[in-house]
Amino acid sequence: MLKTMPATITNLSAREILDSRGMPTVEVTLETEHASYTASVPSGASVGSSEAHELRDGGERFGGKGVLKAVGNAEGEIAAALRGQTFDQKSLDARLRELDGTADKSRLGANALLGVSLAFARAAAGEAGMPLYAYFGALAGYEKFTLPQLCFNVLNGGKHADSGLAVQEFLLVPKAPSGAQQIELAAAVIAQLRTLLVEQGHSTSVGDEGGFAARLGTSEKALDMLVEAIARANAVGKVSIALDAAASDFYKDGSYMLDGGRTRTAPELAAWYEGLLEKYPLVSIEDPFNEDDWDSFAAFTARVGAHARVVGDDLLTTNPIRIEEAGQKGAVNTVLIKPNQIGTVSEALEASLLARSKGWALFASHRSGETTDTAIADFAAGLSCEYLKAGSLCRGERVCKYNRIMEIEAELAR
Ligand code: 2PG
Ligand code: MG
Repeated sequence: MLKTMPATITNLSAREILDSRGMPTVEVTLETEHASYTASVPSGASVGSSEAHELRDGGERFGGKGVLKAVGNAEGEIAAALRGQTFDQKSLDARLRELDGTADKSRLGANALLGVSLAFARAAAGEAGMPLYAYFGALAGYEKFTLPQLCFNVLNGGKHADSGLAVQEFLLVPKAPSGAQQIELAAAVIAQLRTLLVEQGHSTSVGDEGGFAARLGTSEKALDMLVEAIARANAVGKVSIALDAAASDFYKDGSYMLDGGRTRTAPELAAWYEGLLEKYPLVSIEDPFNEDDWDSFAAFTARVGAHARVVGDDLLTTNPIRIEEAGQKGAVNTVLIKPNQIGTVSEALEASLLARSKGWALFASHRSGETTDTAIADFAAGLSCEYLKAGSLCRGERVCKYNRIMEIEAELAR
């Protein structure tokens, strides 16, 4: 039997804060009679069109990106409906969805809803005297925790940098027995990569996720740089590479516009990825095709899925309905989990468990616009997600997630 882990909400307040791009986002504080608990909500740049609706104010402020309406909804209508009442996570999230009343959470805003849902998770964990990861685990019926393989986005492209690289993320996947050792290995490769960039006269400035944003010209050049940095760090065989193509962002009218001025059809793009999988120590490719191209995903997974991760992000948007469809079509073998794509903790859990029931791996993810909230690290640990990506070892909003993983790791070892 799952524990119910209830909490009584005595008060709820919200405010507009800035994310790591200096754009407004929602922070919520939820009070019980014992303590107060705060959570904040991240925001994407390469957004899947099936994601839950992030409510923005429009108008002049922050180029229309203000979130005062979402904040007002949290403090007003939502607070009025919840104050003085006792919930558990499931009943709270059901109440939030009922209050919103839309399929895409566009009336009150998925950003308002997730802020409340996450703050409640912290409160219920606190009331139960549990760390947040153990609370997420308990919601899923898990008592044992395996920490995720960490993936570090060290070269930024796509919508996350003006590096000109079509592929959005080039990630290091260092193999080591502990998260702390994975971080150490990644740090060694990142240091070599920086030296290499300097030697070749490239910029070492960074993109939205803390990875270098150098103008390397082509994705192959970026991969060559990583291979060289791995070799210089004496880490050949220990550090693999993953990509997030985020291909919807370089797809136009039936063609994919790769870097280097190259244009590809979907089958040509698939052949290009297969060539990369053969040539480089690549183990995972996220969103290799446009977000609605189920057939290309399925054909690609059939060809490479036995030895590589094919990850659905914009394709699936942490949405149980799309995960079900992907299962029927054999479109992926791994799901990216971003709670703000779906808007409540319970639905992110449901999406995770559904994907797991299909034998897929779970890949927990930050967003490109982040805050210093570290709940995603707890989620990854609590659900024993196979992977977690939280950017490079650079920028406070990225490293705080890795620091939290090391903290959980130390706690579990005690
Ligand atoms: C992604 C994410 C996170 P964004 O595409 O996987 O790395 O980017 O938050 O911009 O959608
Ligand atoms: Mg992605």
